[in-house]
Amino acid sequence: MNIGKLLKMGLVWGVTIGLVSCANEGAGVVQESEELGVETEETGTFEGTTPMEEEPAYDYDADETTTTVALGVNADELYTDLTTTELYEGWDANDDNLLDENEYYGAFYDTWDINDDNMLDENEWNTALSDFGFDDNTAWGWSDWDTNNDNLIDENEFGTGLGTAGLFSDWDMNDDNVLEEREYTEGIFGLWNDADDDGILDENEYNDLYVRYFDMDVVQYNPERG
Ligand SMILES: [Ca+2]
Ligand SMILES: [Ca+2]
Ligand SMILES: [Ca+2]
Ligand SMILES: [Ca+2]
Repeated sequence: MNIGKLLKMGLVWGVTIGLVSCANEGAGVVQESEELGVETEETGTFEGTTPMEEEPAYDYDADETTTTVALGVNADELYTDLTTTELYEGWDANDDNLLDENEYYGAFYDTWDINDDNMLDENEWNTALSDFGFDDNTAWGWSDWDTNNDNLIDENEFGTGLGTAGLFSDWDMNDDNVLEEREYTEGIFGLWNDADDDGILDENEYNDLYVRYFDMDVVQYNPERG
């Protein structure tokens, strides 16, 4: 055996030892971090558990539910439709783009006055109580609100009754004592939605209510709603 061959063997041996010690070193690091309970990226990836935890298996059943159930419209739709009209601007008597409590009474009265004769008759009243979910509410008694007993509820009588009912503060979500158009919309829509038999206003139910209380012309702007 010559020197050259011995040196060569020594080099191979040395490299082999080096690799083994490197491997041991690496394994030692992993083991150490596991013992310390430190979840390193290296061990997480190695174990193959972290990606599983972050991305749970796709739930096909849940996806199917959300796409097959007929979802109703939401308050955005009413807001969008209402903003295409001049109704809110008309209710906002002092043009500050907000409804104070008196403007709100007028707005709600105008909303319920289906035939726009500036009077609430008992038929309009009963229709609205049903649509807005007050028909079983003893605080909404026709004869209690019609304080002068002329079988009509005028705007003053309505304002007095509405003040007692306390809706304004419920609708004023940000408690600044005025209603933005959005708050008025949410208030109306929330009552419609709660009053609906199944709690979901579909397009047809929504259209019926919209046409009854607001403007038929606006619905015709949206051909997909017929
Ligand atoms: Ca105003
Ligand atoms: Ca009327
Ligand atoms: Ca009256
Ligand atoms: Ca407000």
